[in-house]
Amino acid sequence: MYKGIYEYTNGFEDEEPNEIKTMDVDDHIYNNKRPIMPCKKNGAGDQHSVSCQWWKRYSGAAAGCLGLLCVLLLAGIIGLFLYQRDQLQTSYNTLTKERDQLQTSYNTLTKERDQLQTSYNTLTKERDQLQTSNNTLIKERDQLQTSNKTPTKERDQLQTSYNTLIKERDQLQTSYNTLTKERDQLQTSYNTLIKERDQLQTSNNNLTAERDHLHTSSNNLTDERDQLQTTNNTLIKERDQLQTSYNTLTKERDQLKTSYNTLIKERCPQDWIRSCCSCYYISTNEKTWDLSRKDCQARGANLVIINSREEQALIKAFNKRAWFGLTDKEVEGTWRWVDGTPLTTSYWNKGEPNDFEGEDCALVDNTLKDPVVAWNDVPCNHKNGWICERQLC
Ligand code: MAN
Ligand code: CA
Repeated sequence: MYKGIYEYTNGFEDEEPNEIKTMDVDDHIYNNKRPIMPCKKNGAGDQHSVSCQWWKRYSGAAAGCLGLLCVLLLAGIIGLFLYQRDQLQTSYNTLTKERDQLQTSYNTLTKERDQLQTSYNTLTKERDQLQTSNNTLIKERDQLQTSNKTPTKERDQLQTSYNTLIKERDQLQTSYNTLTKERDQLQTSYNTLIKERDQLQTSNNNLTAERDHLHTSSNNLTDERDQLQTTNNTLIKERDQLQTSYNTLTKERDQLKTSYNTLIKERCPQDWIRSCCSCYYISTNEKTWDLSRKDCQARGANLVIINSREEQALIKAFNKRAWFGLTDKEVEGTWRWVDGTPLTTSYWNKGEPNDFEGEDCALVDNTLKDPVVAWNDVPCNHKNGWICERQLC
C-alpha cells in the first residue's frame, strides 16, 4: 500500500490548526475520514452551521467534473500509450537493423579476433620466451647484484642485454612480418601451381590419349612399313634385274645405232646418186650460189668438192649446168673449196676464169663436148641448178 504524506492546514474540527498529520491514503478514502473544510466564524452559533454546509450544494457538479477529468485523463493516457507504442515499434525496427549490422560486425570482428588470437598466441609464446630469457637475465642480474661485484657495470650490461633483446624482438617481429608476406606469396604461388597442375593434368590426359592413338597408328604404320620394305626389296631386285637388262639393251641399242649409222652413212637417200664413197644430189630448180649451198647444208651435205678427174668426169656426165663448191669471193683470184681447202687441180674452160664484170662463183657448164673440162666463173647472184655431195667415208 502506498504510504503518502497528507498535509493540510487546520482540516479537522476537533484539532488545532497548523498541525501536520501523516496517514494512510486508503484510510483517507475508504474510512471516510474526509477533511472538513474550515468554517469561518462569524460570531453566532446558527450562522456557523449554515456556512459550514455550502459544499453539499455543488457536489453533483463536482462529481461530473471529476468524471469528465477522469475520462480526459484516460484518453490522454491511451493516446500517450499509442504514441509511445509507435515510437517503440520504430525504435524496435531501428534496433533490429542495428542488431543485424552489429551481428555482421560481430562476425567480422570474431574472425579478426580469431586471427588476432592466433597472432596473440604466437606473440604470447615469443613474449613468454622473452620473459623466460628476461627472468634468466634478471636472476643472473640479481645474483650479480647479490655478489656486489661492480653493480653499475652489471646494470649497464643488463641494459645492453635488454636493448639487444628489444632489437632481437623487433627483428623477430620484422622477420615475422616478412615471413607472413612470404607465406601469402607462397599461398598465391601454391594456388597458381595447383591450377597449372590441373591444366597440366588435363593436357597430360589428352597427350596420353593422343599417344595411345599414335601408338596404334605407329603399329599399323610399322606393319605397313614392313610390308612396303618387303615390297621395296622385291622391287629393288626387280629394278636391278631391269637395270641389268636395260644396260644390256642400251649396249645393244648403241651397237645397233652404230651399225645403223654405219649403214646410213653407207646408204644414199632416195633420188641421190651414189658413186664410190659419196652420194650426189642434183637439183631440180635454180637458186643463187649462197642459197644453193644452204640447200645442200639442209640436206646434210654441201656443194660438191671435186677431188679427182674421175669425179669431175662424173659431174660432167650429169650434164647439168650447175653450181659446185668453188668460189673466190673472199679474195679475188684465190679460189677455195667450201671446206676451206685451196684449189690445186682445176678444170676451167679455155679463157676462164675471167671475172667478167665480177664473177666469183664457179659452175660446171654442159655446153662443151669435152668429157672433163667444163668450169666457168659467173656472178654469184645468178640463178642456176646445183649439185650436192655427202661423203660416206
Ligand atoms: C662469155 C664468156 C664467159 C662469161 C660469160 C658471161 O661466155 O665471156 O667467160 O662468163 O660470157 O655471160
Ligand atoms: Ca667466166
